[in-house]
Parts: sequence; structure tokens; C-alpha cells
Amino acid sequence: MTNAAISPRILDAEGKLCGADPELDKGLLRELFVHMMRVRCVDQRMLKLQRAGRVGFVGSMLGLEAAMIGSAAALEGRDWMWSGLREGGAALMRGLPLSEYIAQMYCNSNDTAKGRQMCNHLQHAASHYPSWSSVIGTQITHGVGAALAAKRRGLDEVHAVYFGDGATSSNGFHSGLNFAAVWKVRCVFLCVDNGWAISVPSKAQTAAPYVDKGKAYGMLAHEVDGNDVLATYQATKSLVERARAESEPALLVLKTYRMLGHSSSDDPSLYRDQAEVDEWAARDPIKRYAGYLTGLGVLGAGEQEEIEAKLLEEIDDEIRTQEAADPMALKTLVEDVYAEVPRHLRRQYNAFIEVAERHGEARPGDGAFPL
Ligand SMILES: Cc1ncc(C[n+]2csc(CCOP(=O)(O)OP(=O)(O)O)c2C)c(N)n1
Ligand SMILES: [Mg+2]
Repeated sequence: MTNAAISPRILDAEGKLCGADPELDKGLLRELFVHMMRVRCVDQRMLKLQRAGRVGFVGSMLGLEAAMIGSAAALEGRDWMWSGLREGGAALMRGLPLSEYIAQMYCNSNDTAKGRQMCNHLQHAASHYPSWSSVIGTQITHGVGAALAAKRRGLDEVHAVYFGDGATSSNGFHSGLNFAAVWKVRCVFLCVDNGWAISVPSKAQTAAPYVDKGKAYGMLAHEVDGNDVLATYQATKSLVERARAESEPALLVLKTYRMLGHSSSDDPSLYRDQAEVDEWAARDPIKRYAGYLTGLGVLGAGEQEEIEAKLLEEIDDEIRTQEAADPMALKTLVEDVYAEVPRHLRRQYNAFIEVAERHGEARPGDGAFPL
């Protein structure tokens, strides 16, 4: 099973063309760069907020900008994205408003998940972006099921299902890929292979290349350099178009590296060598792409700094707005399960409000029924 349109790498570490020129429109080339920069800027700010104790938890996207932007840019609006652990930056590109992103980080009254999700677990219904699950691999079977439902309804939407290398040992991965191939659904599986599942290196997890696992289930599978936004974009586009036209799933392994820990609760210096981190820093996806765009004349001198300053200003404004927003209303704790809040939940809620009032944490209206 081969596909001539897929190049494992298009840009070398300096950003020089080393594969077939995808001949993309200059406007698109620039847009991809701005989206990658937005991911980096949001990441920087969220990490600072977490370290300052202002938000609870962050899964950093540093180093993964090309993998997420290159792949998600290949999708159409009608397609779906099933997130693994850190594709929030791609969701911003596909329509998740920055205000909702940051509100979810604060779990405040603008959080569309109503504070019921862990911080940094995003969702956006309008851009076909179901809520993340930290339970590894569960989104894989959900994505396959949704793709089967779409196929039965005669829709040709494609479901991009993201997961980390660690998820390839989950039940969801094996049952999901198996059924996707048997039912021939329009799924493109994107394995973000950053070499580590928290502290477990790939060689301790599996003796087989990740790409072979797709082939084992009978689907087309490729690996590309996930730090190369052009190779990632082109490969994903080719597999998405094929999935749409032929109703065939595929696996694409994006070889990359997470520059920081698994999350803000992790200290990667305890399990991996600095030499490895330095090696990957030299392959930084943004530096490399900026080199290519500069050579093409798409990015002028000082423009990267201007783009960065503008993005940071936009993010800082939104942080100020969301920090000032009210917390989520306490009554949301007992809403949305039953049409009417049942008596036993009302009793518990009333007891809870009493405690909240005693601690000065209840706000006007928190205790009012009907909820
Ligand atoms: C079903 C399940 N088992 C275990 C965990 C604990 N856990 C959280 S992340 C993770 C590893 C995930 O690896 P990968 O997807 O490669 O993520 P990365 O460390 O690269 O961010 C594990 C085992 C979990 N969340 N869910
Ligand atoms: Mg990983």
C-alpha cells in the first residue's frame, strides 16, 4: 500500500526544500505560520498563568505546532476533530473562540463546559470539536462510531482522530482501528508520536513501529516528519481526500517531540536527557518554517516579532477579560441531568449552599429555586 503523493519530509532543519515543493498559495503559507505562532503564544501565556497559580493545569503544546496546525489545516469545515491530549491550538484555527479557550482554562461563568471538565480540556460544538477526554484512547472509538454514523447517513465528512504514541497501547486504539478498517469509515487517525508516554519511552512500550500497527489492521499507514508543517499538511490532505472519496481509513504517524513535560504536573528532567531535548530544539518547527518563508519572501525582516507582539496583546486582553468574569454559578452542579432537579439533589444543594454562604463563597441567586 503506497501513496506517491506523500513525502516524509519537505523542509530540512534549516527550512530548505528537501522534498517535492507542494506549491501552496503564499496566503495559505503565511496563514499556517500565524496559526503556529498563535499556538506558541497561547502556550507561553497559559504556562505562566499556571506557574503563577492562576489556572490549575496546562498540557503544553510547545514543539507540536507543526503537527497540529499542518494536520488540522488539511480538514474542511464539515469535518470533525477528535482530540487526544493537546490539540487546542488547532481548535482555535478551526473556530474555537479565544475567549472560550481561556474561559475554559479558568472554568469561569463563560466556560461552555460549565466547569465540569478539568481545566485545559476543550470543546467547541460549532466547529465539530467534541470535548476532550483524559482517559487515554476513548476518543478513538467515539470518532470511529461517529464516522460510521455519518457514513450510514450518506455524509462524506471525514473524522480526524488524534492520539499520542502512548494511546497505541490502549484498548480504544486496537478496537477503533480494527472496526474502522472493517467498516471502511472516513477516519484519518493521527498518531502524535513524541517518543514518550509521560515517562515511558516508545522502546519500553512497543517493539513495533507505530506505522506498522495501522498496516496490521489493513489500512494505509504513513509516517512523516511532524515538525515539518508542509509534510504534515500535505500528507494529511492526501489521506483526508482519499478517505472522503473512497471511504477508506488511514493512519498517519507524526514524528515529533514534546519539548516540555506531559503536563504542568510533570517534571521531564527526571526521566529524559537534556541532550535529547537539545537535539529536538534544533528541529524547532517554527524556526524551520520561518526560515523557509523568509527565503520565499513571505516573511519579511522583523515580521515574526510583529506577529508575536500582536498575538500576545490579543491573548493578554482576553486573559484580563476572563480573569474578571464571574465564577461558574454553583447551581450548575445539579443541573442538566434531570428535567427538574429531584428532591434529594435539592436537599444536598441546599446543604452545600449553607456551607458556601458561611465561607462567603455563595453569590446572590446561588440558593434560589427553581434552578
Ligand atoms: C485509560 C488510561 N490509562 C492511563 C492513564 C494515565 N495516563 C495519562 S497520559 C498517559 C500517557 C499518554 O501517552 P501519550 O499519549 O504519548 O501522551 P504524552 O505523554 O506524549 O503527552 C497515561 C498512561 C489515563 N489517563 N487513561
Ligand atoms: Mg507521547
